[in-house]
Amino acid sequence: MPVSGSLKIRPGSEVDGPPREFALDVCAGLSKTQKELHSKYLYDELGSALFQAITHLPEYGVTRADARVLEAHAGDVARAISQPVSVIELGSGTGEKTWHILREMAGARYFPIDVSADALARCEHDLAEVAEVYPLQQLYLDGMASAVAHRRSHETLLVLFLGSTIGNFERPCALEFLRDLRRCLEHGDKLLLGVDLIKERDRMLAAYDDPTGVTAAFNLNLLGRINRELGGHFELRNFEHQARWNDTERRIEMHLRSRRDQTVSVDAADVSVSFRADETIWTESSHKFRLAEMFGLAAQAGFAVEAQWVDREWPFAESLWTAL
Ligand code: AVJ
Repeated sequence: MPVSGSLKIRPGSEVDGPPREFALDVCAGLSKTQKELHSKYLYDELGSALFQAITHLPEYGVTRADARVLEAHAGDVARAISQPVSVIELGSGTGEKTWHILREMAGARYFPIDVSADALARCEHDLAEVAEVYPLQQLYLDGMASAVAHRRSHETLLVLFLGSTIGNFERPCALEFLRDLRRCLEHGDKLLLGVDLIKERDRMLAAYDDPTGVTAAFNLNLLGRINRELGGHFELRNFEHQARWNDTERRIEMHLRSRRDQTVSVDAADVSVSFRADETIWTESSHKFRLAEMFGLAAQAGFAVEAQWVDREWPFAESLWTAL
């Protein structure tokens, strides 16, 4: 039996690529007409801690709804899958919500994949009592490849992609990603996909613009990270967090709005960027879903929807798919 943690990849720069890649992305993103920064860069250690705090906000119902549905239907999920099972989780964080699933699958192997070393360390510690844990500090598909390489014969894989993380992808990219995922799997393997559903506009907006200011801090930290890692000269107080509902794309967008005309240089990216007052940097999209659209999405990606469970308090669905 391999020692738990033996597959761990050393904490380091491979998860978001070398600083050079970050610098190039910043340079390219801030040169566009609609300036943008990729949301994956929100999650350095401070950003991950701030997201963790977001999950406790009364206005952000997503994580609690996800946990409630998982807890209520962990038994149904377990019964739908033939054992033995290895559970692979994309973007596990601390793996809190997965505890319920693993408890129903005595002795499953669990491969949490995440970019945050701190979250993975906690995950490994907290879930050791319900599974053999093999943390992978890698990008999703690299982590998938590592986990699949350890697949045993006669074993079913259950991939968890919870918390509506899929919502961060533009819709065409989400489909492409699900197809890539399908290629890592065998016929009969399962995917449990958590998606936040379209609800009243005000509830969606409040979830991404809390009065406590935690989401604002989470968003602004991206500029702080550029200052720390790339020698950026952003004056964070000259920017303001903004959340918008884009009805055409059915998504919440987070932006950072420049409060004034200003020019900011980033040493390591070798750029100097001018902002007009009110101009924004687009930092994240959180797409919202209709229950009915999951069937088409699954079919196009090579899966069939086996079951869907929805939370009553905060419309959020857990969609269980089988690889065709
Ligand atoms: C972790 C990507 C699911 O989009 O709801 C929370 C991130 N951003 N508040 C989401 C987030 C602002 C979250 N995901």
